[in-house]
Amino acid sequence: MKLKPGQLALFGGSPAFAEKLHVGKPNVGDTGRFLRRTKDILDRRWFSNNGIYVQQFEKELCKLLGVKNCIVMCNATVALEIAIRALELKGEVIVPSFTFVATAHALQWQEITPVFCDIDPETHNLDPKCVEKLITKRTTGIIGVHVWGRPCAPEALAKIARRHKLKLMFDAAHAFACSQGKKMIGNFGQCEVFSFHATKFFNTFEGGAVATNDDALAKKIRLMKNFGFSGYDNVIYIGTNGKMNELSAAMGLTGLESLKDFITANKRNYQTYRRRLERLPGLTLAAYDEKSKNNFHYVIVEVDAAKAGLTRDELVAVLQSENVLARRYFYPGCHRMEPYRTEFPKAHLHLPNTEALTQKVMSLPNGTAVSVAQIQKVCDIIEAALQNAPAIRKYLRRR
Ligand code: T4K
Repeated sequence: MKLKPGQLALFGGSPAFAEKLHVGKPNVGDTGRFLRRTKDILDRRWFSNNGIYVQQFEKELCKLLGVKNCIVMCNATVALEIAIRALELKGEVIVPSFTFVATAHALQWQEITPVFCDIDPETHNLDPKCVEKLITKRTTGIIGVHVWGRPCAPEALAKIARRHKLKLMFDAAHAFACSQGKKMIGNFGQCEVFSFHATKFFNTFEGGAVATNDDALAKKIRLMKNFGFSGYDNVIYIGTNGKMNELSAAMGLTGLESLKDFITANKRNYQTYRRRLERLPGLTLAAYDEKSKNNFHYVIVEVDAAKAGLTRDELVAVLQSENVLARRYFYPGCHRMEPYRTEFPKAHLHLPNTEALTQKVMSLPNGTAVSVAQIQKVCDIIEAALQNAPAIRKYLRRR
């Protein structure tokens, strides 16, 4: 049954969901298989440092991605830092501001300046034309981000990188099991970095990986993630601790066995949202290219306030009052967060598309923990909110 405007929690009705419905609820594979692996890890008393589960997980990842090397790590932020260092990036590196702050921090942490580049408003990804304009004598590389798992024009960026002799790597945190046509993400640039954080399509609790077809780079990254150790007592390189533990690898192996089910659930949910929301005024769902592989993890809605009658923030407020914890990714954009806000106070002037999108985009709950019936209810709330837009606006502005 559809929610009537008068029933909205904002106006004293009870919330549509008794429990909070989160964006980012983890996908979990077969619990029994995971627990059996956990018992084996405990019995064998080998918990970290390139154990058999990590080795097996890396092999399976290479097979799935069709890539020569996949080095798993404790999280994607450390993986980005290590990859950046292994590629010897310095000076300035061009990145989008429309990304999770870890992309920029991984550079700044190593005293490399992230130069924020604007995005294409259609794809939400780096605009190659803008990239080229930002290249200076200090530029050493480009980091593309496959936002929402949609490839960020990797071939166009590769051409620019070749022309200017720059290194090219990708933050593929969102793009596990995605492809550009027949080529899997993981095979572009010098290397690509995946996140296996709990909130991602595929998780190892915390985790990440660097995928590369460059054997020499892989060797260097392997050394760097293990303090630079080459065998016992022999340190041959500067390094840190980026290792993944065995429990995370067991979670990864278990998750890989259910990958198809995760995608099926995500796609079914995404299509349910699409059918319901695309007919509403002022709402646009980010689309996925059916000729490529997608994980359908992100249900991204752009809210055009003039047509919808509510701003994105007003709609998020309504949803949250109903216990639907929709999120404003990537609000407010890296350039408006510290230390970048202070360091580059005028950055917004050359980021008009980023500025506009950070005001319009919201992400809705998806994943195996979300049912079609719940999605119908989320859509009922959105529909009722738009029908009741003037009253909601008046109410929220008075608060
Ligand atoms: N590059 C990009 C483009 C990224 O998106 C990320 C991570 C990275 C790099 C770095 O990857 P990692 O170093 O993390 O591997 C979350 C995640 O912490 C972060 O991993 C993720 N991006 C980012 C987009 O989202 P928050 O601050 O939004 O997390 P939080 O605690 O608000 O959780 C998000 C939602 O998920 C909440 O509604 C609660 C729900 N949740 C969360 C956890 C941890 C659960 O239901 N269960 C859980 O276990 O950053």
